[in-house]
Amino acid sequence: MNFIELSEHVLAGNVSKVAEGTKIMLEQGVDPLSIINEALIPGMNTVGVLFKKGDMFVPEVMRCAKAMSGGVALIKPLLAEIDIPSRGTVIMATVKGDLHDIGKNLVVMMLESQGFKVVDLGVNITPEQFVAGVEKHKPQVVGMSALLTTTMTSMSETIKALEKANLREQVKIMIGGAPVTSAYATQIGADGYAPDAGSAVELCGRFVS
Ligand code: B12
Repeated sequence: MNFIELSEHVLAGNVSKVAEGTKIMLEQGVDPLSIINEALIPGMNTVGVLFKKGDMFVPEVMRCAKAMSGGVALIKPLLAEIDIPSRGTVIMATVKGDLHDIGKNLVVMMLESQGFKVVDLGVNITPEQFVAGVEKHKPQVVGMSALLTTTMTSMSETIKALEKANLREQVKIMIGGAPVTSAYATQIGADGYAPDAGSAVELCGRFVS
């Protein structure tokens, strides 16, 4: 088993082969973090590209994501052992009224695999719940996801609620989701927008550096 073979199993959405391949590579003594960075993420990045081009569809994307997270789950306990210093805490959630979570979950997974501690509040999260989450977990970054044009407005409401609670200055806010744009981020006073999970990790990296 090598990086390319394992990444091809992710691309094929083969849950059992990814788990098996990850185990084999760990047994071979391959560095756990490089299994994520050189095989699992590149596989998932290709999935993102194919999905964007319309050459792959949602059920397949979900299967690939499941396969990838199976591999990540095997590696995670080992990373805890290595005790990589956390790059920072990120709160992630899908905003009020919105139940779409596939993209958010991908962002969560990528952030975790790149050393961030992520508190995933889930879906349909109200501005008040975001405020409570920030008070409790004291994150450096808050990430909001929305897939509906009708729920994008909850992002702005959430930012206002954080301002009202005097928490806005303590966090960087990033937003994402299919209908969201960089212009919208500027309009509502968010700190940044990222179009995909890989860029979300880069953005977070810039926020905490
Ligand atoms: C799957 C899906 C569903 C599933 C959701 C399952 C789930 N657990 O998520 C189900 C069937 C439940 C569903 C329901 C509905 N859906 Co729907 N759904 C989709 C679909 C086909 C795919 C979304 C998806 O998962 N994409 C794959 C992921 C990987 O991509 P992504 O979410 O964009 O995420 C990436 C980036 O945006 C970014 N990102 C995402 N979040 C964040 C957050 C941050 C902070 C950052 C930095 C980046 C980031 O990174 C991700 C990874 O690269 C889209 C169509 C589409 N092409 O988008 C419609 C779509 C979003 N749905 C739509 C609609 C209308 C609905 C319903 C209202 C339908 C209905 N009448 O009931 C309901 C609403 C339910 C609700 N209240 O939320 C419309 C929205 C139209 C609009 N502009 O508002 C779409 C666009 C379909 C369409 N063309 O009409 N849906």
